[in-house]
Amino acid sequence: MKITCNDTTLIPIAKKVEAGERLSFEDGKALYLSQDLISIGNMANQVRKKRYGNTAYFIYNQHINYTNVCSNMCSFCAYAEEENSEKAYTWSVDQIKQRIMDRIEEPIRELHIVGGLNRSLPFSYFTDMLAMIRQIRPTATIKAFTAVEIDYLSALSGASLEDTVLTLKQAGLMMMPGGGAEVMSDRVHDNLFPKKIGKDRWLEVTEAVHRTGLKTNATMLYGHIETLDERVNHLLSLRTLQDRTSGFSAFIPLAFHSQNTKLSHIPTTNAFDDLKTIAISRLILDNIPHIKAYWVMIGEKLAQTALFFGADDLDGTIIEERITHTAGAKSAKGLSRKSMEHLITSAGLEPVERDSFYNDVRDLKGEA
Ligand code: V47
Ligand code: SF4
Repeated sequence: MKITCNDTTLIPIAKKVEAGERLSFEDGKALYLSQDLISIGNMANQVRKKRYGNTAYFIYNQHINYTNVCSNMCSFCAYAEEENSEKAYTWSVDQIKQRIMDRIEEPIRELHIVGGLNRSLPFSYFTDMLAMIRQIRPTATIKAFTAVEIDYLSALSGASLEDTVLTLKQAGLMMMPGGGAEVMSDRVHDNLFPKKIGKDRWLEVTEAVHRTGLKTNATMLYGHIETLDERVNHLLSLRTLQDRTSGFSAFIPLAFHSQNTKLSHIPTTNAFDDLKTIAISRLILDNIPHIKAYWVMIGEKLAQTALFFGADDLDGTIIEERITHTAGAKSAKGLSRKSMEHLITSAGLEPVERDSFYNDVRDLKGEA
């Protein structure tokens, strides 16, 4: 591939990308400081095309947010509530079952399950939930609990991280979603989410989960008070862990939504930054296979465009998203399989419906 750049400061980086060489912190910073979005996007698109050609992935999935009661109360979160709040809810295992049964006729391949840290729930609630789902949806992947929840569940059960994950795995856990790392910086942590685990613990929990053989995803919450240096360092920390474990499957940049949060003065991210962040993620994270454009946070149209800026996956149908919509997201709460396919085909790419492990399940349409 031959990449041309309008911003000549990017030429040495383009040469590295062409040669398949690893980018440095300085390269990441230079990409962020450049306004030459098209050249950055072109580099990321070349890398995506080399790996995935004309295809783009999506998954038929369902999100379950089992409780919004959370003792962490991160200041960027509109979703969390105190236990005695009028808006607080916690679904029983039976209520979760009902939500899944409501959609049981649909070929859902993945259940994405996350919630707040609710001190009134015993450890058995989590194993019972997994076992119940395993029974009623035996062919779907249960992708559940962020590293923050895993850390909390380890303390709740009194077992080591690895033993806790193994117990959850035995009950039905098959994968861990991203989330919870936010931006790995002590400064941002102390300002925005001091009660939540910090960088070192997040990496330690994730590494322990990888050691048990489970794949996980990783995210970065951007567009609040973080600096560009902090963003690049976050990506480099993920890349370093991935060199050791190969446990990350996908990376998902999460655009901050400030409505109904303590940071409501911060405007929503712009398209330029969203696309640049996706492209830079693809270029720096040379060892994480998939980059998701999460349509819930950046909208369907920009997610579609992001397929030409390094993303190879639009994530899923989702059905009922709560975390970002509580913070003012204007996107739909869910998309049909037809809409996902249309977003991809109308961009001239071939949609590949996948399972959680990126197996092509197009031949199994309808079966799940
Ligand atoms: O951990 C919280 C973030 C995350 C806000 O692994 C917010 O496949 C924006 O991790 N504005 C949960 N973001 C979502 C998540 C995720 C999403 C899609 C796919 C996958 C995957 C993982 O949402 C939280 C937090 O980082 N978040 N509040 C907000 N106001
Ligand atoms: Fe709790 Fe997660 Fe919201 Fe933080 S982001 S308050 S940990 S639900």
